[in-house]
Amino acid sequence: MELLAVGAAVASGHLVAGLLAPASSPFVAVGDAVVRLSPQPVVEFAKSAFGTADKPVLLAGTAVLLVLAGALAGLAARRRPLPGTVAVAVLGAVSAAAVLTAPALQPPDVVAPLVALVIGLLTQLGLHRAARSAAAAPAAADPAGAAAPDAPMPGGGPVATPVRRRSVLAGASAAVALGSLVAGGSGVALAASGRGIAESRSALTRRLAAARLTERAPAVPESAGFARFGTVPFVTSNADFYRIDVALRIPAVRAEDWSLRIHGRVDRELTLGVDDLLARPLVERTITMTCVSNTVGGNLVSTANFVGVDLAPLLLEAGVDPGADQIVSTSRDGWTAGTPTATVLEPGRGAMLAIGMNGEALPVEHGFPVRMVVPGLYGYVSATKWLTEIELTTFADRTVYWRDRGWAERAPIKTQCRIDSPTGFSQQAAGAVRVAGVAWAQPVGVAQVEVRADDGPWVRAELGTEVNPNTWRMWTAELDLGPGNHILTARATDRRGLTQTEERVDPIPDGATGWPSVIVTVA
Ligand SMILES: Nc1nc2c(c(=O)[nH]1)N[C@H]1C(S)=C(S)[C@@H](COP(=O)(O)O)O[C@H]1N2
Ligand SMILES: [Mo]
Repeated sequence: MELLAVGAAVASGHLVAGLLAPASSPFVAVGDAVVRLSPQPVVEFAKSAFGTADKPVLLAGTAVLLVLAGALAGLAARRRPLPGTVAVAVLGAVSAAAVLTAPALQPPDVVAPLVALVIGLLTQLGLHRAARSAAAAPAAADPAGAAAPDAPMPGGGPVATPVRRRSVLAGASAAVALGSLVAGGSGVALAASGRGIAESRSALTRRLAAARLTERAPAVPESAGFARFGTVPFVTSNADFYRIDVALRIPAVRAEDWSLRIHGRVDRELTLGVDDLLARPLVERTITMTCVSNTVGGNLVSTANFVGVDLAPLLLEAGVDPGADQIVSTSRDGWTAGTPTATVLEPGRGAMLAIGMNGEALPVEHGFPVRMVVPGLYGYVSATKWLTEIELTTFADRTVYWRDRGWAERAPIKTQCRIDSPTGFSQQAAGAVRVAGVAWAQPVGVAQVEVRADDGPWVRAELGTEVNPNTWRMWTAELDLGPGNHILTARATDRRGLTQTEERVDPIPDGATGWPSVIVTVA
């Protein structure tokens, strides 16, 4: 019964959240709170062990915990309903606390946890009451009792009453279970339908297609890539673009409802909607984004054509206090990033508020409707998705999400490369072996890539045509390999003349270093 009550509570909370405020689902909030309260190493472990699957894994874990709690409460309440009532109330209070302590709380968010709590308690008490009345005449449920028609029934009711009471209990339980499934399912469906997000997104895609761009990204020439030798496509499709964020539930913001507040140490606050952005000069830029958590040889790096507005002139319009060395950008879900003001204002840096990605409005998982993109900085210090707020402040006055969790205050992208082909542990025929990969050194660009086999001499790779210094650069080379196992190693040099270091360090606190290598067997 307690299990059913917990189920009913979770499901009703999820339904109300789906209707009113998707971020307020008690179920998702408990999962979020687990993420927020987990020690940093646990979060890191989950990210590396489950990758993009970390969210389903966490939600499944939360579900298992709730089922266990409900079952335990059921055991405790076998004789009396009170322990069960207390357990359901405590669970309800805990999940309400999870919702109410979440960053970026909005007034409608309080409804779902309250409804969940009330439904949970009513279900638990109602089922116990049904159980008590069913148990009032246990003997009558016995077919032998029913076979003695002369025996007067306790309470003097018709013979069928206790049986009917039992079936009332079974029926009530089944109804609660079914109702929970329907409510929970509708909640999931409502959240997935995004309450008009899909329509809002296609409308914005159409407006972007019709808009005149003041700056177009030059077409990527054939000579920029070496797909024929096994490198990834130069421009990553939206579906293949890496995704990293701590949002269990993607914030649902319609373009029509979106606004950005620029405030803090500015001369005049600005509030802008999507229409205001579309009325400004629109620029298109090909930019390679990189995650600080990318390990050497990893694929948390992707390239897209972003369309949006220049961020620097917007800040200048607001009037930036010269002392405000940090721009804190906030997402609809409360996540924050801190970007050096000087980097955003740097002439030619190309920091932007992006609305479009590869010919469409931003995909919801990449920040629809508006995100920040700053070439040359790792995503966690610059690339806020579902952007709602920009505060001009100082690094001394305000810390942000990942800095609070041990990552560096400033994080320019480190020059790095990756070997895409041959793949590790593959078999190659002896002789000339084609090696190919990518390298990146935003914002200065890649000047040279070298490869070698084992401790042999470095061989200069042929570079693909540079699209712009803020994008990765493809490379390829041929190595002459004899039979046996070989370690192939690559290293990149950027336009500052700096060659990436061989020293291996972990991603935390400000990005991994080390040369990528693969082992191949030549026969
Ligand atoms: N709201 C929000 N924005 C965010 C994050 C996040 O967790 N929440 N993660 C950042 C990190 S660490 C990276 S690397 C980039 C990844 O952007 P992508 O998922 O579009 O590739 O988004 C950044 N923006
Ligand atoms: Mo990241």
